[in-house]
Amino acid sequence: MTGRQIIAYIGIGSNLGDAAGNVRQALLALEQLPASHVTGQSSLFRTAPVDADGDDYINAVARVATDLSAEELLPALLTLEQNFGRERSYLNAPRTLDLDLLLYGDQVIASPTLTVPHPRMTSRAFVLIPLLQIDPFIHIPGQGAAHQFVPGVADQAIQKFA
Ligand code: PH2
Ligand code: MG
Ligand code: MG
Repeated sequence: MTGRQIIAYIGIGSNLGDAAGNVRQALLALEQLPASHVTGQSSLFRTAPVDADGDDYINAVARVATDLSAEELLPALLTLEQNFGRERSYLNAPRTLDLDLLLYGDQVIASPTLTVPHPRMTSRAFVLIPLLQIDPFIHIPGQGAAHQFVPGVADQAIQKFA
């Protein structure tokens, strides 16, 4: 552990198979990432699909301290999704596991493969509510306090699952 680790936040979602089991296993798998430790995790939440079909989702957010660069973390997350049998048949299709890099320190990243902060994180209760449960005062680089976006997602169904 060094003092230079970056704090990243990862959104976790599943609505295929044993969704809660998949999210719990994903939290354990994140702890196994190289040079990384899970330093916080939200409750699991049951959420209605947003711009998506299929069953309700189980969502959570993890806080990870890591020495990996964002460019190293992203493919590691995609590999984990594949390990959980993720198939990409159509946009926002039901999935066994989705791992989204929400925040990477205070960095703003706009590359062809990666956009951080995650561009839709402020409009989705299934990200905001678990994120704020871990860190109520967290700021989103370039956008201010995350809690200011909560009223805008108040119509989205989300309930604590476990
Ligand atoms: N993920 C999406 C689209 N819609 N809806 C919920 N409730 N939870 C998600 O994780 C989710 C979604 C795209 O990744
Ligand atoms: Mg996603
Ligand atoms: Mg994704």
